[in-house]
Amino acid sequence: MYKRILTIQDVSCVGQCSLTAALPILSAAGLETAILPSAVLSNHTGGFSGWTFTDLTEDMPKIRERWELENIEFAAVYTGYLGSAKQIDYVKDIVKSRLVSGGRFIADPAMADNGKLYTGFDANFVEEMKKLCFSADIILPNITEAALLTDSKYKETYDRTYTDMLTEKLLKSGAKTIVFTGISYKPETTGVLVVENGESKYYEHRRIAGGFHGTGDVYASAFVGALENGFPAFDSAKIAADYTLECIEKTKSDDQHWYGVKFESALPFYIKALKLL
Ligand code: PXL
Repeated sequence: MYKRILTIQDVSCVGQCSLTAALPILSAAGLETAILPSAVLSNHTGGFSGWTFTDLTEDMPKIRERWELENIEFAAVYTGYLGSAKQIDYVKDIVKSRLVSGGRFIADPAMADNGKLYTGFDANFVEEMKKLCFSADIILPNITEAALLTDSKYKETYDRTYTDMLTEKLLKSGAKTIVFTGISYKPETTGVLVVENGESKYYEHRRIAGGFHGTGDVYASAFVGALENGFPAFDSAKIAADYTLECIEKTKSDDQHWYGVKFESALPFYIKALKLL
């Protein structure tokens, strides 16, 4: 079935993250991908000395109204980095009005990493993001985001007790399926923890040293692409993890390429994993 989905996140003109990663990855997954840019930045905010930022919050309700008049609907909605706290209400309106009945709403909180909020976000943004995430069918937080969404203390090293506590709090607040990314119980490995229908499953894989910008967005996009191709959540989480590792493999030896991963060269690997080739 040919599906049209919508992704809402920023355009970082340079930086291989958010929409410039989501659109090609979702297209490679065979999905017609409509976009709604939340903001336009000259480049992402991780590691550059500055950036331009054009907030597109006030475009959102106007675009929704147009889509309503044209009867344009989406089989799934996937949100990432958003431009303002106010925007989150507009995003909720779009999901409510334009997502087909039975379609999934997937939210990547995309607001923090390594114990810190991204530049430009504050406590009010976190409160709004809670509302969005707890209304979603699937969320993809990293440990930092899960801690923020549950008002828990962030821990750099942790065990199962800590992730169980985060899981319990997220479920209590209304989270449905949770895909925790970057969960590492020992130094040599990392992985994803998928909580669905009261069951937790962990996919552990090797850890490649170093931090790589944009891998959260590459991961979430690849996950959504697999999910909307009919793979179950845990299988989609595995496909996305293997693809993200492949992207890092293709990038790690190039020290000039610090701002993103070379996800384009690993797309054939992803398409094969989806059994589209
Ligand atoms: O990759 C997440 C992301 C998306 N968009 C913008 C960012 C970041 C992370 O820093 O700055 C603009």
